[in-house]
Amino acid sequence: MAGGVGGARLADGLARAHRTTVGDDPGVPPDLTAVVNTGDDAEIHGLWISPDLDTVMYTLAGLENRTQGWGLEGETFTVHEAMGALGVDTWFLLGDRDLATHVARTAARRTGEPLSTTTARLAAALGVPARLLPVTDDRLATVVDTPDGTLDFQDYFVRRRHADPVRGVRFEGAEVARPAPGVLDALRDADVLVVAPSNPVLSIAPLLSVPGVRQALESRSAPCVAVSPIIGGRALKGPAAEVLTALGHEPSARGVARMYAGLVDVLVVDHADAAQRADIEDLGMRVVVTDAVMRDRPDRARLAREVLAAVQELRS
Ligand code: FO1
Repeated sequence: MAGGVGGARLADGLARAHRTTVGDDPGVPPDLTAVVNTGDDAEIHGLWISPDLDTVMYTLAGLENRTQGWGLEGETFTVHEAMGALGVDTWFLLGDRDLATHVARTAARRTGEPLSTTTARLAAALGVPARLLPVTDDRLATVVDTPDGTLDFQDYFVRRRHADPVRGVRFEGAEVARPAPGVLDALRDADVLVVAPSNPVLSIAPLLSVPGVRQALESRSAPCVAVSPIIGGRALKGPAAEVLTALGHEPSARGVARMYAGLVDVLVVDHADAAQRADIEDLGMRVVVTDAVMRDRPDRARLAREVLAAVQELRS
């Protein structure tokens, strides 16, 4: 279960960990399904953008911009610059090759194709060695309540640089959204469930808000391991710590554990948070203390192997 950058990196680590086990034979793809947040989706310049799906897709395809995490490595911005010259408000940075994804997705949507079908097609075309599932094909829109009013997610996050105080976060459409085909089966049939180090409020909560998803986790038969996105009281990326605090959660690994109580069997935390082990264990979870930062590609596979080792330990 994944949001954007953290989810993409751990998913890639799981695919890489599998590759080092079975070898690089493309005939043996990892049996990996990423269920991805779509609450961040936005319509920009008339195009349907699915930032988290694209971040996971590009990362699993080995194409991601490694510095910023989203977008493509070696991207050019000719269209973006030309639109700026036309006086278009270009607050959302769209690269030339990235635009191809958005044009293709938008065109498919116009024909009535569900997002899950389009995603499978695009991911296959890019050689993604995993199944990518949007959590829902229906509308799911994360909105942020601020003193200046309710903001669409990308407006809050990118245009206003997540600087507004957050009073609430809501997932519009969630009550009537249906899980995309395959999502509940994937959660039910998995050998291991992994909650990626994504923002618990902005990335994982929208997944859980889709009817049936939280229940599938609560009634899981497979072990579920989550990786804390909060390290030493801070998020590696984005406003997770600030948003947790604003919504009354503790911005710590322990705070994340409280949010995941009942859903998760093991929480992987960083060495910086080792002192919280006993508190987290009191919530009914095992704790694995490790280096939870994914700095480069080998690091992703290392963390993924530790996640899988935690499951082995739980089983034995
Ligand atoms: N994030 C930014 O901070 N600034 C951008 O201009 C931006 C453009 C963008 C374009 C395509 C895409 O797939 C993602 C993009 N992101 C950008 C990331 C996006 O806002 C993500 O939703 C957040 O990083 C949260 O996961």
